Amino acid sequence: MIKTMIKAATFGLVGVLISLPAMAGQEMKVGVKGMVCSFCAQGIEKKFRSQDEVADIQVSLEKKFVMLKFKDGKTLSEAKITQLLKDAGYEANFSAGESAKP
Ligand SMILES: [Cu+2]
Repeated sequence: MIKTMIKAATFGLVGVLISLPAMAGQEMKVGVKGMVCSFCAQGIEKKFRSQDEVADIQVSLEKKFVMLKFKDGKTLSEAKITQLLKDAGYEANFSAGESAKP
């Protein structure tokens, strides 16, 4: 039984769906397409700060990404982040963090 649960937890998707206490203060880097000026950056920052789950956000206009820091045990799903950015007129790019090619 426990073995099965551990096995299940090793699957990335399951880990993302369950908010474990170990994920406290988690950070997430998300690329933002369409962010071109400081007004964009400010608007995006305001949008994410208004979310309950977000503890802090840093926006890099130059590198076109946001660094989200979540409150203890909380997180935003990629779908939710995509929707928030879409509402604001931008496009989320989740592959930007891992494959940061020059
Ligand atoms: Cu702008």
